[in-house]
Amino acid sequence: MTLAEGILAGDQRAIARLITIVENRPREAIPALQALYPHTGKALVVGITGPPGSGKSTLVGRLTKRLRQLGKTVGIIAVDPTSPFTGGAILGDRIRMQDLATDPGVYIRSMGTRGSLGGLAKATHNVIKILDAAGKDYIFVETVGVGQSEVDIVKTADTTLVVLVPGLGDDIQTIKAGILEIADIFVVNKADRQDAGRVVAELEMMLDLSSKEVEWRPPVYSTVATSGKGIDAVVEGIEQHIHYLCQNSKLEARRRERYRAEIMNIVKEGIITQLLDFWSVGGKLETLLAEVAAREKDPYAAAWEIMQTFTGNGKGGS
Ligand SMILES: Nc1nc2c(ncn2[C@@H]2O[C@H](COP(=O)(O)OP(=O)(O)OP(=O)(O)O)[C@@H](O)[C@H]2O)c(=O)[nH]1
Ligand SMILES: [Mg+2]
Repeated sequence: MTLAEGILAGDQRAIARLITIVENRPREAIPALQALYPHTGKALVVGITGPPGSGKSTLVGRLTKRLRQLGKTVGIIAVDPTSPFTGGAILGDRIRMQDLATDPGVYIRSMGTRGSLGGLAKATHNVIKILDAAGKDYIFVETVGVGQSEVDIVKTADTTLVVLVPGLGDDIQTIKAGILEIADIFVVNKADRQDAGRVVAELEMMLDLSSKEVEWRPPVYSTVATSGKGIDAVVEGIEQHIHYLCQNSKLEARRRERYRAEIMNIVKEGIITQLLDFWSVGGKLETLLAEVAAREKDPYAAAWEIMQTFTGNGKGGS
């Protein structure tokens, strides 16, 4: 059985092996990813983001348990861009999700940075495809924080949950506009704490004031992830959002944007690799760098010279 066949059969070890290849030697993973591609597109991808410690992992654990009760299979990807190794925080997640880890209907994987954040985003997209091909109905992608890299990862989700908690030390207003823009659903977790109601009210007010014409107004749920309070409603909210997307052929449109970004990234990477491979031969690149260092050429002229190798028109690029 090939690796791809193992994954299609849902074999956990085959899944783990290909993910490891995706993370460490991405080029080697391409044939298997190509073989899997026709079998993808069925999973619903749910991104979960929010401040550190807001209860995202606990929430994902609860949502997963609920979905398992409903007979759904689940993949979980915990992305930790700050952690170069599979370190403490992720271990914590693992322990918290322990009872899920023994469920054959659930696959959990943590991913840390091995190189650039862009690389992490790409690896995450490929892991989503692997779990999708393996037949998972829902795939949760947990990312920490509100930075651009998290947004990039979460942007590829069908539905995005933004988790907030009371007592962040600042008002909701100070939360980056970007995160409000990407939220399909808000979850105010730790509703057992003081001021949770105020966070919900502030969010609702912000959504009311939002001048944006919206067909989908993000619902705001409050939860206590540790006890499971409010979880069923969030699962229903996710289903409603997916239903909304399907009704308006928005799911297809969102995914199309994902394909566009993915193809463009592959093209960019391929072009750069090929150009640099070509220019590295015989020290051509070093010579060019020396000319730039000596102020005989400027960086633009040097870059155009490199680009001319392929296009014959160095100034065509952006
Ligand atoms: N009081 C209370 N504590 C909670 C709740 N949900 C989670 N916690 C606790 O908050 C802490 C952080 O929970 P996690 O699920 O690890 O949070 P996270 O957002 O995944 O954390 P990072 O991945 O490290 O950013 C843990 O000690 C949880 O037990 C809640 O609803 N109420
Ligand atoms: Mg977590």
